[in-house]
Amino acid sequence: MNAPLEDSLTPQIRVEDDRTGLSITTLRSALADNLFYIQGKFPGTATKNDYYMALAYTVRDRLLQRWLNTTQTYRKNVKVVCYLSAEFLIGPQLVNNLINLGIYAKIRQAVEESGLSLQELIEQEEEPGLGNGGLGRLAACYLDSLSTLEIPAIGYGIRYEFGIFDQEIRDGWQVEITDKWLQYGNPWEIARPEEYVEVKFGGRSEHYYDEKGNYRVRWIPDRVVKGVPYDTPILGYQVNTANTLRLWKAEAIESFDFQAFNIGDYYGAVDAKIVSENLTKILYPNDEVIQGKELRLQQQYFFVSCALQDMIRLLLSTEVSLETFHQQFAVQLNDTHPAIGVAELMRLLVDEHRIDWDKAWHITQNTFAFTNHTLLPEALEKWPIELFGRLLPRHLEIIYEINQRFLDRVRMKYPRDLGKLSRLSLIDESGERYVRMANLACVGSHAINGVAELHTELLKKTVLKDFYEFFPEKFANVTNGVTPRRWMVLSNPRLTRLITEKIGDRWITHLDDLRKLETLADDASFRQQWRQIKQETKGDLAAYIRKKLDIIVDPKSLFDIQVKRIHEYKRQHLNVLHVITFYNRLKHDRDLDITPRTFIFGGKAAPGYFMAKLIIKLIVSVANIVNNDPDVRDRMKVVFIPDFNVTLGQRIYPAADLSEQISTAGKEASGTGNMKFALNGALTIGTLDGANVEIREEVGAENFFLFGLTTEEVYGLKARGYRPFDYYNQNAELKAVIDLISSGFFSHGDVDLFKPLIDNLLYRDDYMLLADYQSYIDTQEKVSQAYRDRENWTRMSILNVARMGKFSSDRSIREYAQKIWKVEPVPVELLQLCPGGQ
Ligand code: GL7
Repeated sequence: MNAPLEDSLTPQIRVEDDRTGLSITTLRSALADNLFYIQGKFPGTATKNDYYMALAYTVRDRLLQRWLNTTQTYRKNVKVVCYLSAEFLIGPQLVNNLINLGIYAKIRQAVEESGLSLQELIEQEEEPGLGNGGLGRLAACYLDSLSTLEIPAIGYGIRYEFGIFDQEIRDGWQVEITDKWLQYGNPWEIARPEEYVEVKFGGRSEHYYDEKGNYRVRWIPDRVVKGVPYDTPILGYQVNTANTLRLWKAEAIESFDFQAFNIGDYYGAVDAKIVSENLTKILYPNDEVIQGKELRLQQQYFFVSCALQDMIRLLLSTEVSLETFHQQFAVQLNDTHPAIGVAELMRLLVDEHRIDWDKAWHITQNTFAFTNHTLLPEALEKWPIELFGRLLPRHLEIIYEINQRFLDRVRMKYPRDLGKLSRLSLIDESGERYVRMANLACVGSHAINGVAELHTELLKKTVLKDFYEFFPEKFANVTNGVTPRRWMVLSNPRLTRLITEKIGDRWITHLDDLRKLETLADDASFRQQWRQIKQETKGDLAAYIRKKLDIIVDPKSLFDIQVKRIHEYKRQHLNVLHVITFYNRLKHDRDLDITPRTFIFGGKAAPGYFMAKLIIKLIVSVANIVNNDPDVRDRMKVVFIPDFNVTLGQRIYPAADLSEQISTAGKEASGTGNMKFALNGALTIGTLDGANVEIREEVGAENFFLFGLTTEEVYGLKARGYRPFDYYNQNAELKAVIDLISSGFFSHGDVDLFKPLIDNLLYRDDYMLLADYQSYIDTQEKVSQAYRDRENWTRMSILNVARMGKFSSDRSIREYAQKIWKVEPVPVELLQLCPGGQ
């Protein structure tokens, strides 16, 4: 292929062509060309979005050499990481690609010389909201690091037509608006319809003897759907590697349409098309709690089957034996959502490729590794046997077979321990029968990991205890990380510039280098610059808040921020209890010398999660009272920023003074927002939960505001019988806060509105807000005091940043690569070039 071109070209730039050239003149002409030839517009009639698209294509053109050469390199027998995830929350692509290509400044110049504003074009981009929160964003950070570390990788997922809903707040309530991110087209993806695969559903399995007399099983489905891949390049930072994010879209199989059409059932054929295409229409907007919806299981199976078939095809195209599958691919299961892959790979190997069971099982176990992302019992995925068997009859048989063989081993190890047997079984038989996806993932993988040290330890002691006892060697911890490219270089250009001036730019790919900032914490003029930058960044956020919400906040006040999904275990309402305490103190003593604060919240609630929506309503209601009370003016403001997403995160994290990480100990598996805040110089107020524990270890206890019960204390108090009402009764200030909410003060006299929330706190309080209240309030007081000593606060802020090296996703990916995937970097050379290629 391409041999004639290869012969005639060298990797040097031969001509400045429109698609690869980087001079300002060429970039300007490329922009104009793309506007005309792709958008079909003259400058006079082009919209901002047309210009954005033209610019996006201009940038995409300049990364195609790297992308195609990367794909080419991986055909040469290298081990590839396949990251299977139902969510990839990659965020806007334009600026990230400009930064990773190292052409931001040039593009800005070209755009400005064309009479446009780069910032305005950047703001045109609709972010692909193909995830709910931390789990999906983690997958995106990992892709960034895989490429930057030059590790061969493919991300496999679903191309949802509608991503996470857009959130509006009307009368204090969350309203969900459909996310039409594809409506104006997506310049970053390339469809590959010729690489489609077929995915079966339903029907039955048939047992038969093949031509050699071997016993075999085949699946006779009653429905087949086509999976079409859409590829997005994931460029590493200033390397040639551009890995692929391959997302699958469901389409109808044409032959099915024809069949129905031929018998005159035109509408039936159309129906089939609609049903097929519904599969990848929408992202389920629940994080943590998974409802057992049939369409969701279809989505999971669909993308996993597409991915595994794609891998097999890739392997067979290189003429390598399928029996080396596990040496060619390391497949990571991002939570249990893709766990059906274990049964699917067995089916593909045994039924379709006629490999015997034991060999197939060896391949399967050595291929998969499983990451658990939550300890919440309600998040453990399980599917009713009836539903499962109806949709995936052959997989159910395979799971039974895996289970029988596994339980035989369990019996051998623990004779007569029926409890063990029933807990380890892939089938839950305690009532209605279910397939347990976590058990399938554990049995079918060679490695299992949690996402922070505490979380991994708790996994071993609680939800996965029996598995840990059965195969301890499979367990490992890999603490989460975030990419400094997006979460610092892209979102905090001012701080990036200052840091780079002082210590060079190596920290961008070696985050431990930030340690060099430690000594500068003692340099008064450096501290002054640091403070100045935080101030300007807060000013930007204040301007945004004013423009969007018409609320004036003082950038000199302490910006106290909690942005993340709304969930009871994350305890945004504990934060609200502090807000009201703060308010009451001010009201009772007008002259109180208080440190002015701006309390900022943001986050989406799952549409069916009533309590989470009520928490939003409470925040907005409190904001309305507080912000309009002249008694507290200039000393406190409360803001709920609607529609928190990646784009907004990029504005918000850099502007924080204080990061709220206040989940009940033992509930937040890791958290990654905690890392983004600290990396951008916020100090943390937090519990000993998830990665907070390690952040505190790294930055030093003296630079972290710790409060609250430990996990052991939480368990202990639960076991002894927790009585939240006693805390209410015995704490006058807490009682005043709760009574004020109950009185209707924040709800125009409506005493019923927040009753479900208050009753829950007083009589259940599963997340122990009342037990942690006093400790939280006292620690918030320490925060206020500390903020008054601006020099020392700045010192702490610098030290936080200086010690965040551990939380780069590059470190996490290196650990996965060494401990779990056994893969090495494979640098990409730009060998095959198109005419004029650089
Ligand atoms: C989560 C955890 O809740 C979160 O603590 C963790 O940082 C993240 C990535 O590992 O995974 N688990 C989960 O189901 N969601 C998360 O964000 C939605």
